Formats: sequence, structure tokens, C-alpha cells
Amino acid sequence: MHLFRKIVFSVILFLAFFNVIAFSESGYRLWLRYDIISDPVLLQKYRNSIRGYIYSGNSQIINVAKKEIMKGLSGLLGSEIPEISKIKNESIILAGTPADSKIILSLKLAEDLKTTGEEGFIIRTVKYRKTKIIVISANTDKGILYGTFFFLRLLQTHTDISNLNIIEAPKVKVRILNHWDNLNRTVERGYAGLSLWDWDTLPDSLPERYTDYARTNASIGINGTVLTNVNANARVLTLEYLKKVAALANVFRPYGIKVYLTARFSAPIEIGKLKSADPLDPEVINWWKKKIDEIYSYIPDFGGFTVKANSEGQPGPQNYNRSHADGANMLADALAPHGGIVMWRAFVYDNNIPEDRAKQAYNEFVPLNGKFRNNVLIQVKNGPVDFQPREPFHPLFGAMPETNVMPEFQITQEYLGASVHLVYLAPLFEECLKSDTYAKGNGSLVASVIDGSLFGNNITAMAGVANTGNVENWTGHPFGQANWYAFGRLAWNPYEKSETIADEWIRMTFSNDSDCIEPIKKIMMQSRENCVNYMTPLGLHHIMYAGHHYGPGPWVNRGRRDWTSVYYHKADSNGIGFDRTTAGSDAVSQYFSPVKDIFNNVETCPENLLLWFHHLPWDFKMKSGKTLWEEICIKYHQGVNAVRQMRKDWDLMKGCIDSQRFEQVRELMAKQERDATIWRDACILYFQTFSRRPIPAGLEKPLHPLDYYINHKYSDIPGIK
Ligand code: BDP
Repeated sequence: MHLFRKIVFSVILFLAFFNVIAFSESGYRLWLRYDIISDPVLLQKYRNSIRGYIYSGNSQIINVAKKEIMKGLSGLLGSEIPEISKIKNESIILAGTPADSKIILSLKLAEDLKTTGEEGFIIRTVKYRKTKIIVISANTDKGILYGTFFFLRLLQTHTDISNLNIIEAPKVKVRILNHWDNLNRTVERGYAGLSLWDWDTLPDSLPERYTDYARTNASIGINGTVLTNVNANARVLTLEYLKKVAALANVFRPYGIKVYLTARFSAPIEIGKLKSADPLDPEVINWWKKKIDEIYSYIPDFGGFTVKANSEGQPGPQNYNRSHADGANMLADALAPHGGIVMWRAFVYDNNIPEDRAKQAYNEFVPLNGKFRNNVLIQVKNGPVDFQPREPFHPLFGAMPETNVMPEFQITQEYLGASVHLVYLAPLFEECLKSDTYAKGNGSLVASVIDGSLFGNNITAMAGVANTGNVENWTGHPFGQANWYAFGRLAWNPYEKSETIADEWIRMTFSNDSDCIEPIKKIMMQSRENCVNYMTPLGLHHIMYAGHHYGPGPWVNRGRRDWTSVYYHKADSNGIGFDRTTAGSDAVSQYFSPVKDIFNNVETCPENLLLWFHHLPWDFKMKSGKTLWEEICIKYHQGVNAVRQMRKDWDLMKGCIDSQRFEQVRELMAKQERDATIWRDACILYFQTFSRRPIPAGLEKPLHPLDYYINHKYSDIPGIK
């Protein structure tokens, strides 16, 4: 290394060790910070084990993998690690497929590589001519790229690498972000600035952020991105935009990420000048076929479409008395020759149907089981209503055994405090994935529906509605990054534990010091339950402010009936809750027994879903011995108190992390407490108008009268007016 560089590195090292620099950090680097290993003993060990690297192969993907290992190692080890061409006697990393590397071929990895498929990898310590080397191998270059990021994660999380034997393969095939981004750069339910895609300056200008977006996603195994809003604009399918889309696809391709678009069902009319969009009309079929051929002429590896049809006013096949299957299959047939897929959303409900909204998607889709092409997936939200802080799992999981079904989670916190509340969502995702559907008896987890193991699906996928925008740190709240990270990790392995994921993320994002990791992990792991408590405890749901969904609005009773709050909480002088038992809307019967019976019976229904399934008197006796009314009040208070505790716990983290992110989180937590208190007081006061019971002794009294909350406006919440 040049002398000058050596000096610079040594100075940085010195300053880092003695914490002389008051580090400030914007958060732009997310979990790929690659700062020097802070433990000097471990640093030396790593340096001894990695004296160089060899990457075989020369595809675009191998080149970016090589770039990443160079960047990662030089940052983490504090000095440049050379790329070498031949192994002599040093400890090195050797990466490549058996097809590209004779040495790797000679290592006889074939048996293990049979289990890693197209995207998995092996990382193994092997003896090669008396020296230990670390091999990263896979069947494809993409596997090498994922293996590279995985290896760097081992260093970032201070893992012992002296004797590695890792075999990894994703359990889900399509791991995809859904961007609800509009062509004017606004983001529906986006709280982190404008869209990442600058349509005006595309295709000519390709800022580094596009590449960093791709790198970041690749680091957690995300391999697809839907660029546009589900409330789609047909214009993205015009030539002008396809060129822009192609430019993004070119940036993402070396990172193994395919581009997808949302298809507006009426596009043949809007941009094709046809009279109809009937999926059985030959002209329409032909239009889509030509359009799709055109897309592939610009983007040869285009992934396919996400479609929101006949939902919340979007056009769809039902406008022509055709079924969802007719619509999805028409697109699927045109995509099939190119290898494309259709992700057809099941988020459908109609205010004109006098049926519990929670039942409607199931009612519409179950009769279509087996009627979809095999390149169609039905994209189902995690719960039957709409991304609430807590819902039971969607009954469609397990109910369409002859159809590919994929989940859709919301990473952006539309109903969980936007980019202001610290809410770690992995426990919410995990709760759904680990729910037992009993579709084929005990142990039929939602995760096993999704990974295809329960029904043997030919294609599997998981979608997450992105929380990214053009703000410097990508997600607004520094902890919003954890939700993006967690989504990727769970899409790779839906059986992963949220706690393990939090641990990794904290180490890479903040610190490897256990005095920091444990308290931060505690904050994260409790945060979702806290949010449920101060927003919608005991199974309450959909009682947010109409429009922005950030604050409380249990009083909302005007407009579309199934968009009001009163539709869902059904509070009256007798009690509260939605009766979905066999005596009520009978939504419970959409679940397999014994899930159905457990939910149906007030004695066995989990208390955290009680008011989702039951309408109960205010004096109903809870397991705690308190009345339902008292318990509701207590839960709301617990939620707020937990936020106060979280603020105290966070204050102790000063010094653990840089001051910039520390202060930012600190300020956000103050707002979170303020607005959690608004939720608490507004809901308690409103429900009290029905319960006519006092707030239990010992609990704080609301700060203002109910009217104050009804008229409250938020002036300082990103994306909320
Ligand atoms: C709702 C959102 C709305 C979305 C819709 C959807 O409020 O903005 O368009 O979901 O998923 O939660 O289609």
C-alpha cells in the first residue's frame, strides 16, 4: 500500500479507537456501513484470516460482488485487501462457481450445491495446500453475490469465521418490494420524502442512489421491485416511460434485481385507444400481447405485473362481468412466453355488498381456486382487513391449495405511526408467518403455505410495501431501516426469528457492543406491542383518522360505511367489538378447525384478538379479573407508559451511537409519546361516551376534552396533512 494511504488509515484507526471524532452519521449507508471492526483482537484475527481474495468469473454480477468485497473488507479491516491471482500460502477468500474455478471444482462441493438451487450458496473453511482458505461457492453468480453479502455480514456482526460451514438457500423465490410510487414522485402512504425514481431525469441521469438501492436490496436477498403504485397509471406502459424503466433495470440487473410494474387494467383504453378492456376480447388480448412483447424488447428480464383490480375503484375484469381469473390469466398468457409472472391482489371489498368486509376477499377468491395459470400468484395482505397494528392471519392462507398464494406485508407504517413512531415490524410479520392455518392439520403454518412446502407450488413469492423515499437516510425514522431489513430477511427465510434479525441489524447499524445491543433490542422487540396497546388494544381495529390514518378517529362515522370506524368497533351502551362468531358475521368459519372454534369461543379466543371476533359487554370479565372497560383503559395506559420507558432506555444509549442518529431518534420519541398520548386519551374519552364508566382509579386523566382530539390537526408529521 502507498505510504500516504497507510498514514491516513493509521490516523483514522487511532481516532476511531480513542473515540476522538464525534462521529456524526446521516444513516445513508443503512446496514452496509463497513466501519472498521471496533474490537482490536478480533480485527487482528480477521486480518490474519483474510489476506486476499480471488473471484472467478467475469459477469456483471461477479464484478459487483468483487466491488462489494473490496469495499467491505477495506472498510471493516481498515486497510486494502488485495485481489490476488494465485493462492500461494496465504489465508484468502476464494469465490466462484465450480464451472468458473478449477480449485473449487476440485473441492467436491457438488452434493451440497444440489441443495442451494439458483440463488443459494456455500461458505466453508477448507484446507488448501496446508493453508485454511474460505470458499464462497454457488451454482450461479447470483449465489456468489448473496454469499458475498452474507460473508460480509459475518464480519459486520463480529462472528467467528475460523471454521465456517454455511449452506444457505432462499425459501421463497420472488422476494419483492412494492413501491406505491406515482409518476409525479409522490408516494402513496410514503413518509420519507419523494419517490426514489426521478422520472423527469430518467433515463439519462442515473445517480449513485439507484445503485445503492440495488446493493442494499441484494444484501438481504431482495430480487424484485415493483416500481409503481398499485393504484396504477397506464402511462408507465408507454414507450417514453419504458425507456426510463429500462434504464433502472440496467442499474439493478447486476445486483440480481428484476423490475416489475403495476398494470392498470384499463390501459388498452387509456393508452391503446381501444373501446374496451374486456379480458376475453381478442383485440384486448392482442393489445396486451403486443405491449408485453414491447416491454421485453426493452427489458429482456422484465419480471411481470402486480395488479390491483376491482378494488377501491380500480378498473378490472368485473367491469365486463369477467372473473379475477379471466383477468389474471389473460395477462399471464401474454407474459408466459417471456417467463413473466402476475401478482394479482386479493385486496378486494365492496361497500355495496352487505357482507362483513373481512370476509369478502375469501368469498371472491376461494371459488376460483385452481382456475389461475401457474405463472399467477394471488397476493394476499397479512390480515383480512388492512395492515392494522394487529389482525388475525388472512383466512385465504391455506384456503387455495391449487393456487399460488403470496403474502403482502406493509413495511411503510401507514397504520403504525408513519415515520415518527419507533415500531419494529418483524414481530408483526412473524406472528402472521408462524400462525397455524390447520389447512392440512396441525403444523400448516402460513410460512409453509408461502414457501410452497405445504401444497407444492411451482412458484413462491413475498411482497413488502416499501418505506423508502429520497430523504437522506432513506426511511425517515432511523429504525424504519430495520423494517426494510427484516422484510428482506424474512422473505429469504420466513421461519427466521424477529429477535435474531434485530440483533443482526443493530450490530450492523449501530454497534457490536453488548451494552448497546441488548437495550436497543429490548426497545425494538416491545415496540409493536406497545403500539398495539396505545392504538388498538384487545383486537380493536380500523379506528384511525379517516384520510391520513396517523392519529385516532374512533368517532369517524361518515362517508363510505366500510371506511368508517363505527363499522369496526360497534361500540354502544351495551358493549364493544365486532361479532364475527357463528352467531354474528360468521367470519370465523373461513378458518379451518380448530382455529375457527378457538376464535369462535369467547373463552378460548386470544385476548389480543377478542374484539376482532366478539362483541362483549363493558363489564365482561377479563382473565385479569378486571372488566373489559377497565382493561381497555389499562392497555391504553400501558402503551403510553411503555413509550415513556422507551425514551428513558434510549437516553442511556448516548455514547453507544453517533450523536446525529441518537438525537434524531430522541426527538422522534418525544413526538411518539405526544401522539401515543393523543391516541390513548382520544380513544378512552370516546369509548367512555358509551361505557359511561369512570376511568379506573390510579390512571392518569386525559389532558383535554374529547372535542379537542376530534379537531386536532398534525402539523409536523412527514407526509401527513
Ligand atoms: C390501503 C391504503 C391505500 C392503498 C390500499 C391498497 O390506505 O392507500 O391503495 O391499501 O393496498 O391501506 O391497495
